[in-house]
Amino acid sequence: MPFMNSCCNEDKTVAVPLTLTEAQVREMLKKHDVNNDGVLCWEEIKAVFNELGALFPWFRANRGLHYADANKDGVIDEDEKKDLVNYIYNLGYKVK
Ligand SMILES: [Ca+2]
Ligand SMILES: [Ca+2]
Repeated sequence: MPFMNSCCNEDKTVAVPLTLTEAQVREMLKKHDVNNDGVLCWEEIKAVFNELGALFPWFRANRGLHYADANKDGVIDEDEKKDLVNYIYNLGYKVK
């Protein structure tokens, strides 16, 4: 009886949703700076994760702040934004 390894011959051409690019994450952060003060507070970061479809946006906002807020003032300024972008980018959210 010949060995049938059919499981490895399946057609793998299913369309994979695109992962957000860093530029898109950056755009999104800009858009969610709703009071336009140039920094992102916890509420604004939470709104970003909300839009990304995170299960627990408040949790992700906590983590993101903790990760990127180097001077611990509770907001993400221009210098810290690249770390937040990194954090979000590495989570690998998909474009909707
Ligand atoms: Ca703001
Ligand atoms: Ca800060």
